[in-house]
Amino acid sequence: MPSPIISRDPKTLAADPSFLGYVCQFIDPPKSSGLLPTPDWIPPDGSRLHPAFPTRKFTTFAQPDRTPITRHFETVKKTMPDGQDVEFWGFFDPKIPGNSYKFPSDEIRLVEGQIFHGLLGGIKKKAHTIHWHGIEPTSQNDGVGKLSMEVGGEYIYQWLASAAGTYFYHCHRNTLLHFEFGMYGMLLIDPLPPPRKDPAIPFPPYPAGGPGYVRRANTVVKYDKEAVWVLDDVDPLWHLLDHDAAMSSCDNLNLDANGNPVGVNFTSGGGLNVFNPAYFCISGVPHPWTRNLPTDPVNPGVAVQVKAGKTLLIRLLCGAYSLNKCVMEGLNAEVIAMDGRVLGQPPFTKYSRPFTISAGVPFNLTAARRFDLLISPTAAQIGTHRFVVEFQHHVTRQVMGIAETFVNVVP
Ligand SMILES: [Cu+2]
Repeated sequence: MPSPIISRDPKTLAADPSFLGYVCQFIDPPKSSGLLPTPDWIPPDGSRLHPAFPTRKFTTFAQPDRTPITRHFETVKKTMPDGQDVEFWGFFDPKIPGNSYKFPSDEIRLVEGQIFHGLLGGIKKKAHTIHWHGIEPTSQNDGVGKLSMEVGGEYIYQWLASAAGTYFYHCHRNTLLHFEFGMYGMLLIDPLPPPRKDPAIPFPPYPAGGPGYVRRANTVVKYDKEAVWVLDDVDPLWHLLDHDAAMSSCDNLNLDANGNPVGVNFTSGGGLNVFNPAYFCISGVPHPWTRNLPTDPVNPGVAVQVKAGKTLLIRLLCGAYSLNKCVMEGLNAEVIAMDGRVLGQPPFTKYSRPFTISAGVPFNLTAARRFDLLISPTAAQIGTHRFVVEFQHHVTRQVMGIAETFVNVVP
């Protein structure tokens, strides 16, 4: 029997007795309250709610009260395979004892239907934001610099995790540069398990690396192993630039041909049009260390091991500025979601459905694209299968470098 359809519409979700999440209603605090005018602002004590829109109390599945996620800003120097040190910037969870920023930023994992509270803080100078790429919050909570506030102190972003899928978060101030510096991390939203779930799989959010459940068309399917691979190219010269280098400024003085303000003005001298990456990474690991297993004692890599007969979910994100030509050798991969959206999910079955990329057939990803791939290797496929990415110049298509890793199918 197929699993029930779980709608993404918050109103339907709230009415569905099988849905265990809580749904936020938008409220608008009165201007006289002195509160931030965010339409979806939720008072910490649950008071001051608009009487017409009673907001159910936020909760998580594991804890009786809301659990805000905190991200602080930090910089780190990372030694690359050629011995050069490169500075990276990013976010980390300061609530984990002894934790610090490692490129890329700490993963965030939620459950479909949860209300998310993300506190951005620890910014000592200048400003940053967090944009929740693929999520659809109000403008105030979208973290896009210039369109909403840039955070110099502290801000709590709030939104509803309405659709399970693969997303990422990143700074959106002087975006091109700050993203290159490493100011991004994965943002994963898990679906609830099917009614008859495998008792061996914990309740969501599922553990990083698997096992868990993922949406596939109209159902929720199990995976045994999970790999999250973020493709990224690093130009070390960009990592010597200043916070505001080449940043456009607001400009209401210069007018365009129609007499409207041009809005942006590249005042800092020089743009970020020259990009010559020297390092090619998967999930922060530069090639060739990418080839190693994560358990490698010297240079942990991103290769993944899966048993024949089991299912591997690969969440692939292009965090690069070059065009990424990807090839999975020896294994077919079914694309079940793109850009955080499930393929073939009603009522959109007319427009999309999961499809298979045959072993060895290349596919291209460009900046910010995400593919969720399901791979089910058979006993006949026991062995080592190469996954290789060519980083092609965004204009000339010249291959600037590669990153390579493996799927090891074991008995
Ligand atoms: Cu930033």
